Amino acid sequence: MRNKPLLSWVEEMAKMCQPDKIHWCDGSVEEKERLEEEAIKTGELIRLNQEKLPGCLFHRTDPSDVARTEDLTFICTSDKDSAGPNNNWMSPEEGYRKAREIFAGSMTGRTMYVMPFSMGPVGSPFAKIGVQLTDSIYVVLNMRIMTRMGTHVLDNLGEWGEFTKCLHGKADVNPNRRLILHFPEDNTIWSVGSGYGGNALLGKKCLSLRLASTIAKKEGWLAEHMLIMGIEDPSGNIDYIAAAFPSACGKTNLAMLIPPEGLKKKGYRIWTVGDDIAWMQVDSDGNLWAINPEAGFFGVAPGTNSLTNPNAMTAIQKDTIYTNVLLKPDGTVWWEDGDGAVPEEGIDWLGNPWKPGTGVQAAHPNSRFTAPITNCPSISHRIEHHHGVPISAIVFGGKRSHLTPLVYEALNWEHGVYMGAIMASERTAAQYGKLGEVRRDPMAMLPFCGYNMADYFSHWLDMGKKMTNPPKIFNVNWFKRDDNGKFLWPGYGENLRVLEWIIARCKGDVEAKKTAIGYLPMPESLDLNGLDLELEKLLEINQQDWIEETKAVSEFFSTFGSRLPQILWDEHNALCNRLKME
Ligand code: GTP
Ligand code: SPV
Ligand code: MN
Repeated sequence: MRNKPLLSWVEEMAKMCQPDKIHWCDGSVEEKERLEEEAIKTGELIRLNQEKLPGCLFHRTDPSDVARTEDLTFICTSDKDSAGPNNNWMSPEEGYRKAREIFAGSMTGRTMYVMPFSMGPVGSPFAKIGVQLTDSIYVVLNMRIMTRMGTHVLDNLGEWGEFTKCLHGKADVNPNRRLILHFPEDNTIWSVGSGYGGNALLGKKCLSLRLASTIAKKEGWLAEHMLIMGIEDPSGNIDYIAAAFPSACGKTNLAMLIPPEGLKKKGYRIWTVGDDIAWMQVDSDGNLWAINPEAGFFGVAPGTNSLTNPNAMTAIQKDTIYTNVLLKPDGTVWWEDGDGAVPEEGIDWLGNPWKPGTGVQAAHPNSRFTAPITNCPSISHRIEHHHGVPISAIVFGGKRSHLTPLVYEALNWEHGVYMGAIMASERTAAQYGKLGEVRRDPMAMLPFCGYNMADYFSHWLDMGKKMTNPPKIFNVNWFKRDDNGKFLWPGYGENLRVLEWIIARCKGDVEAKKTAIGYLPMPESLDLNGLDLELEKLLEINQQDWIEETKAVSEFFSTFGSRLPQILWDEHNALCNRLKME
């Protein structure tokens, strides 16, 4: 290893954290097995039933450390405005000082692992290299699944190659001494006091979204909280779409859906490229191309079963790490709305004996599985392709019990950017906060845009101008409910019916109805064969509710002051006028 800046940085960090040992990860299977043994000995990990779940492990995080902590997540830039009202801000000096106090000596008695990793296929023009230091074996084993990690990345980095400096330490896993800090000016991330998912796997939200979005703005590309999937039609043609839904709103499920019976007969197949993050650039053909920078899934366990997501169920049968689910006496796992009968007993996510019917949750609502994407039966053959896949449609969506219809289409790119900017969703368990509360979450990026979102909207508008053939933009809502609180739409595999319409619109194959909010499907152009549902309610636009919504949007837009692009206000006023005319 000859990268001098890397060597001196590791040395400097070790001086601060004072680990007993430093281990450079090579990414090999032997190394993985050694680390597993070690973590099993200390109780950090439990080996699951190797006959039923070969290669699978189980982990419980601290009960105070089960989701991303957005209130402890900061962007540390010299100028506060560049972080925007969408981010918590600290000056870099303050950030380093506060975190240094927690990091100092925190690795005494522990090993510091050095993990070179690549987001994106190693050597791809899209790819970015990071090096994460951590004192958690659980984190090493997760990063090993979620990224391309090991010596080959160091080789690719070379002597003077640039990398993101990612420092992570659990310290004493105390929420009062927890900070997730981003220093975009230094290409640096410091995360301390958490061992959970998006707080601790620094290649994921911290590098691939918060830092990458900042770089993408400068370099003219997009880093987005989006799934990427291919939809192969009966003639064998594959159209790719990228879809942004907020955390725990259905990306993983849509990315690997299995066509429902009726549509399967037509010959559709789905190919999974990614379930959480998309990096997209305009290529020389004037189209938008996307890669998934990750190599695994860090997916929500509850609700995942062989009916809702058979591909995920197959993917997590081997070499998977389960976090905060129920441990069964036979060394397998379970969660609410999982496969099989409700177990008669087990150990819950808190480590306590559990029995059904006591009202206690078996698995935490944000319990997760970490599985390699190569385990997924629907994996796309272009997953390692250096230029990714061409995107035909961009889809926005969220959880809205009321208001937004099943699907609608933007009038043009600018209007589509507006549609993304006014997205809102009911809060889920993926982050701390009040469940169910509607919050504005533009492009599903509110917690992940590493700079002022007003500038992010301008960047989206600029991107439209760079493409000769920009993707069409849509909005979907699988979560609309009737007056009794029941979902109006069956969701999951049936969502393909909506994707079929979206692709048909991209190709110009079907007419649509122009409304105040955008284009809606003609009822007869959606294939609803075999479904019994209230389509009028699903496609309804309640004028009064929409007028109320525009007021909330005005308030939200105003938080950005004069930095918000005028085009978004123009789109907003145009929508208000169209609504009044209806
Ligand atoms: P992150 O990993 O947090 O970014 O989440 P995600 O967007 O990948 O969400 P995921 O696909 O894991 O779904 C979250 C929850 O929504 C799970 O409990 C699913 O069962 C449920 N869900 C997903 N798709 C649908 C759907 O079409 N309809 C309904 N009703 N529920 C769904
Ligand atoms: C999300 O919360 O959007 C996730 C899980 O995908 S985490 O990695 O914890 O951010
Ligand atoms: Mn996510």
